[in-house]
Amino acid sequence: MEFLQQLGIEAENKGVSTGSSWFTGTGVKIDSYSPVDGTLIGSVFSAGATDYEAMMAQAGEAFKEWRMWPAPKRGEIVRQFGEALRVYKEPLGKLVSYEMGKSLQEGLGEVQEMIDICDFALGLSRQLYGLTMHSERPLHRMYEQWHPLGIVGIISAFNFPVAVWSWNTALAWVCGNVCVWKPSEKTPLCGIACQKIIAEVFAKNNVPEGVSCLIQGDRTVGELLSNDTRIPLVSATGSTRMGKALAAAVAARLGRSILELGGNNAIIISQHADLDMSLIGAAFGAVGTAGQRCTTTRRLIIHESVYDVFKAKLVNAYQQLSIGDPLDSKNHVGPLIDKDAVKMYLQSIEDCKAQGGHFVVEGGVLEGEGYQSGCYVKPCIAEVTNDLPVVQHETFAPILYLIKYKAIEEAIELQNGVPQGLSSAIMTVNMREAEQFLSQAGSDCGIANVNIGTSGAEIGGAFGGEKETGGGRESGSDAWKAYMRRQTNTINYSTKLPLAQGIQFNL
Ligand code: UN1
Repeated sequence: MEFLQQLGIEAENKGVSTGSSWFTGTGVKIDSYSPVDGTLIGSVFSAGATDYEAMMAQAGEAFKEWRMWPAPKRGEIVRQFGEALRVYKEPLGKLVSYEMGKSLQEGLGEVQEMIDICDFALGLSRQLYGLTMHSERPLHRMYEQWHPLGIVGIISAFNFPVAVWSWNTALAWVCGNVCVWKPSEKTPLCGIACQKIIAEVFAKNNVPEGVSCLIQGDRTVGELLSNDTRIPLVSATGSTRMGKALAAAVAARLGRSILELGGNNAIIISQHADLDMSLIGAAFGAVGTAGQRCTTTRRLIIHESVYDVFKAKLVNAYQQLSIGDPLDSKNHVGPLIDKDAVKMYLQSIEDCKAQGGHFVVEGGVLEGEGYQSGCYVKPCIAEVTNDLPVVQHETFAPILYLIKYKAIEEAIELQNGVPQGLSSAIMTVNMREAEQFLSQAGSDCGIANVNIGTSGAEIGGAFGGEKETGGGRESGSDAWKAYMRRQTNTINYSTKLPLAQGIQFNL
């Protein structure tokens, strides 16, 4: 496979890196099997405690130098990273698709998100603005400035094995931080490929060794990061269960965390919806990435007057889906990440039936030619009520739930009636109900869309969600502020020392 060579992926890979230097990793070996065809793509050696210490020492040294680089100079490095990603887009997109199982188009789309965030971060490097304030005292000046935090820990998930790292790292770098990245143990080779690309850019520009660190491993490495007082910020993407444990560990040392956890995203399809548009939004949202995005559409809340006709359209569309090798562009749906994910999918189907759900498109595992990895499943659709335990829970698989409503207020209540709060959408051309959905009495999610599905957010907005989704924001808008510390400065250029609030203190 040519793309593996182009990216410098070997059969056995060192799993810990500070940039140009790679250490073998004294921990266990992680094998990466492709869910596409079950092939062992390669292995990486995960980190042990001594590798971790060596890497952290280097990161700490790098920070002392990197924080003194002018932000626009750091932006220039990130610009060059974006250029390198343009060169490597094809092989990196293929690796994402082959190691993770998403369609090639989506793999390339992920690399495009990386390129976009580099462009965004470059502009940002000249716009890390603070405010100036008017002091209440004469001949005094007040302003605020934003300083880097130090070492930022990044824990990413398998479903966006490269893009989510870049959202964090591109911003963190221009802000003057150094980064330590632990990719998912299900997609370790994507981590190796990205680290090699960035190491090339850094070497050309004499960026201090340690500004980009990679550390492979499972949750034990994640725990090292979350308990380490040298890491003021940990940004983590993954399950709500993981996030709760991580948040508790980071909070116990009063560190900060950015959490991007589970979603349970719904589209409201109103009687005023354009049903053809809704069909594309709903189907892509539910089956794209085989239902493994945190923004995947898991619930459709459909007005009773269009329920039957929309259901029929959807069932018909599901019958047209072709499931198979995601690198083949004729297929819509690739495999789940591994057999554990298949087990969870099957369990949820069983639970749904036991709890009273009624399947209008049946699920199941595909077998035979092309499906040998055992990870290909059929996207399915069930009619449910919102209160079923299985509907309240995020299953990372293409299972779509249909729920009927009568009034828009009820639809909004159903949409909000889950523990998660990431993405939401309404399909309608009725301006009144669209605005109601977007108002403070509307969707309680971090993302609320009109006439767009729940997945496929652009990098320019702040990305993240409320409630069990964790409250973090990444990527665009002013999300950069989470990667910096704010300092308020007051300067007295008078010959007196007046105290604030008019307090007199005479000696
Ligand atoms: C995720 O699933 O973890 O909005 C992130 C989207 C993508 C990001 C998803 N831009 O679907």
